[in-house]
Amino acid sequence: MAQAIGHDAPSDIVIDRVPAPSQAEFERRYLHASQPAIFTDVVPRWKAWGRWSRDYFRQVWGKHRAQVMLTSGRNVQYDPNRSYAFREMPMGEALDRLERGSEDGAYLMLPLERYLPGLLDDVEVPSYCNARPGFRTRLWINAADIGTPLHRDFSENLIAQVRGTKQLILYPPEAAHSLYAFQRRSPVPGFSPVNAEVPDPVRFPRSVDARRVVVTLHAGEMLFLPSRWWHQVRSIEPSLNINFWWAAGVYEKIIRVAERLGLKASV
Ligand SMILES: O=C(O)CCC(=O)C(=O)O
Repeated sequence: MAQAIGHDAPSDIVIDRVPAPSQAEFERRYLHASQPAIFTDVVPRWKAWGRWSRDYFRQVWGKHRAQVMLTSGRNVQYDPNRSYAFREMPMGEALDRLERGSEDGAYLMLPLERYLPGLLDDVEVPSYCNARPGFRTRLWINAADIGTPLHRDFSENLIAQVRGTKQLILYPPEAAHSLYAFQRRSPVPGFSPVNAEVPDPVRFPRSVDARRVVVTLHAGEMLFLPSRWWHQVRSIEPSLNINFWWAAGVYEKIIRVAERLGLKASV
């Protein structure tokens, strides 16, 4: 099992760990307040709970195409000039690579609508995001101790952990300046050059004291990660999760206008 980040300073950012609230309560306490929270009783109700495992994906979906990011050592390969290196390969081959754990290992990251639409039958898409503008979903399967770099998304996000444990280092949206966010015109505008696991006081002094919270997401839990919250993620155990993105607030308005104009927009 990989080491969780120890000794993080106590944070004033409190993350509720609660059963999923009603739609109105979710909007009031979390969505409109841009407040992350963990919901504890959603994933255990799904067919996926108890069904999804690496063996299941190998046996049932092994011949289907999968999209992977390549890994290198303990991290996903990522070049700030070009973002991630994606490849396509059969799911069985991707899982073999993931298990070999060598250089050019695989971190599966599949847009379900494009690759495995049938898989959505195994989950109940939460009402908070179901059929909302900009709805998209991804399946993530990765080995223990693999990390993805610090970045933010404009979509709202629900991250549902079906197997294993992930650790997320979260910074609120206003941390962009402290995190030396890449400029809008860069190839990776939503990313930060800071490594949140070991903030570098020489290269990125503002990052050292940036307000943040470290969250451990266990199998069976679902994290609401509001739009524009910065996150750097590491799997503590072999991990299998699904996430749902959708647009709310100003991004929802942008998508609705784009739809009226016949344009395809996503955030
Ligand atoms: O789980 C990960 O490694 C990254 C997840 C992520 O970036 C996301 O859900 O937006």
